[in-house]
Amino acid sequence: MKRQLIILCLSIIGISGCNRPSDNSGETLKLWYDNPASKWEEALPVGNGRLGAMVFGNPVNEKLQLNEESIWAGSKINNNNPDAIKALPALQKALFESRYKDAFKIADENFLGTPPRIRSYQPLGDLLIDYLWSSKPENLRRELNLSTGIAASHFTADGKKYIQEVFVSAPDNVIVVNIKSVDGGLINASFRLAREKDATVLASGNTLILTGQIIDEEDPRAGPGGEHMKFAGELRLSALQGEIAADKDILHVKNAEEVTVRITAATDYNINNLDFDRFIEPADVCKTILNRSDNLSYNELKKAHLEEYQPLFSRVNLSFGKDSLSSVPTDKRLQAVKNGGTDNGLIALYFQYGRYLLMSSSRYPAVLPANLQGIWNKDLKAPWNSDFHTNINLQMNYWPAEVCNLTETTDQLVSFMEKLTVPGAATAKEMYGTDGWVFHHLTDPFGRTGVADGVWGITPMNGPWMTFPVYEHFLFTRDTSFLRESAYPLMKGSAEFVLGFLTESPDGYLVTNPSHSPENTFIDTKTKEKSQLTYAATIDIEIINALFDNCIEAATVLNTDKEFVSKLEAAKKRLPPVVINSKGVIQEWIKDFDEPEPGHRHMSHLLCLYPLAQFTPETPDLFKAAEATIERRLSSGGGHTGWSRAWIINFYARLQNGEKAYENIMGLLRKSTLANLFDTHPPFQIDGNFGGTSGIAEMLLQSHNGVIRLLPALPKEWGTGEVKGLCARGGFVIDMKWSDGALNTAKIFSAAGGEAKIVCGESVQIIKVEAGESKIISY
Ligand code: FUC
Repeated sequence: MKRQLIILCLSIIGISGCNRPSDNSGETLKLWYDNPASKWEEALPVGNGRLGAMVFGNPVNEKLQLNEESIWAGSKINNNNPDAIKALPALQKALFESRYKDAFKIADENFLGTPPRIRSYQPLGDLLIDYLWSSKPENLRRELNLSTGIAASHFTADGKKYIQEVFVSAPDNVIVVNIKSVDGGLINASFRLAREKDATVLASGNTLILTGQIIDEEDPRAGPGGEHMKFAGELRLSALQGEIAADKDILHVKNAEEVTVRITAATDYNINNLDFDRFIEPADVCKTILNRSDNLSYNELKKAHLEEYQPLFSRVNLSFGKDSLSSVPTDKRLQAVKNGGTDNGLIALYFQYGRYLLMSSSRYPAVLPANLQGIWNKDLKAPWNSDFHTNINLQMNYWPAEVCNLTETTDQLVSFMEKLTVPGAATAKEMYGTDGWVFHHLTDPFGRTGVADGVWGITPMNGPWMTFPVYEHFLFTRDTSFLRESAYPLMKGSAEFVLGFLTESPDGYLVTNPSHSPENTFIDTKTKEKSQLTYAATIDIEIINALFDNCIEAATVLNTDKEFVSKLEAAKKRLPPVVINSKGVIQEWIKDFDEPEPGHRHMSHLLCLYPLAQFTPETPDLFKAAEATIERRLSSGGGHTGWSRAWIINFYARLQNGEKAYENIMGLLRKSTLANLFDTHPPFQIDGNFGGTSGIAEMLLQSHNGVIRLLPALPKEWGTGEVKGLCARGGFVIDMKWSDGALNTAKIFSAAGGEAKIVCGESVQIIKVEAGESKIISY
């Protein structure tokens, strides 16, 4: 690094927190297409966290596939297997004695959830708009503008120019559709709400009301069928001039100059007791919501939406020089990349899209976190039920939340976790006889915390793992009241569970037993058979070390619980070490087993590389072995699911290997990205979008272990660029400009005031920034 100069920036920035706004306008923030979506995977998502829509942009038969976050089949069930606690000693003994077949049998017969399966997140239905034109519309451009959160279709019909705009307003809690002509054309169209099953629709006046109740079939593996959740959706239509006529379940509009539709939806789901108590009348909730915006014009609705949306979205800017391809339709850009091309502008767009998707699937007024598909799902039985998977997926959803300056999106996650501690405490007591709370590898909005799916679902360390995003929220914001009231109680409850669950192994360590390295299998050395359960899988040890460290650090900040801290410190000393095995890679299990699938998609034993930060250049052997572990996985066909590829980007960023990180971004775009830039597992699963976004951020900025690293993994393909508004732990916000692969300037803003150690290449400097001020470092 050349000359360094620190300039104190005297201007006090009058905006608090991690949130300085920046300029984000322009074509570079648009996904756009010159055809209507021919399938769901080409439609464009909009959402306010609670309500979502996939907009097809068809100027003749328009379709918006609609979602409301809480429409789920199923009901509240305590699925803790009562036999587990009795069978636990026998299971532990079998695993300590390497009798894996016996262990499987005991686990299978006694530990699986009662019932083991959950039911699916479901769509609300579709809004179908049939436009009547006398000739086929032309010149379609449909787009999603990330800087406004508006999906628009521009087209010409019968010689006039039309614009259809769709957005989901958080302040007014409605999906809004507006159609108008810019040069005097009229609108003739019919509007319908439809759902595949379990609902009826009635048109009256200017409204469509959809009411229903999920009737699911009996399935002993998933609990009782029958009448499940009630739901409702209401659409209110207003037209400028022209006529509106209701006919059974259709609204007809004739010769209108402009049409605005507002839709909302609700269920009888009650987050406050995670119960199925049916005290809420969904149709009444819809009415109350819609009444509030009845007198607002389209422009007023749009203004309120933009005032809420834009300050959040525009906090971060990213560019890698001029985006010369923004005039090319997004699907064609993606195809060119799939054909071997490069496109830094598309990478910047993908990054911002990840931020957009997180805001749109996890923000107030939502009460639930982003699920496997965020909030967008068309199926009554979605892939993996579109559930909350907690053995990598839900965690990954929130990886970009803090670094990408969307800290508020974690509210839904934290409050859901707080709710889960109640059934989770019953699971800890009933299954394992411990204090604290626990859940396993998936859950639903009714808070199932017993074991799901099969023996591989016996993963009690998934609860502790889920405390990490909660603690990260504190690390980034330094909000001590959040730490005191939310994060620490959650973490402490989790640590109490772990302390109670740990047991002594034959070689004198404190270990988890049973234990499982998520979804992977090993080969039993003696019998050569495949096995899933063991004791003390490496991921468990990594999770426990991190959880205990976090609790100790938090208790110190809060000046509390000295005795508890001593217990954690004592237990930590007795955990087995994380070791490098005979192949020179991080050992995944307590023993050096062979793997039937060396390219397995999960890389759980590398948690200490990312998102944790215990394998670092300061631990060179483990750091090198971590790299070898990834290489082994990749050379055996790994990284084949979207989220798995996305995780690898984050790993290489932490390994400070920009070229490899970039190579895997290209892999993500080439192999795991759909035309609408949704990640595909396959099929669509949103975690890869979020992991890809956090990976790009991690290449530009890292802030773990007390050091802020600028451009730690910049690939040569990103020689010139600029980023504004990324957040670093400690309450810092960072802007950077670089050219010819070298940093020119970095502006470091501090919300709360504090000292930071800033590292860029060989340059190390300690700076002090007053609260609300910035410092500029020139390189
Ligand atoms: C985990 C992964 C699968 C899938 C599922 C939803 O179990 O192993 O690949 O992503 O979650």
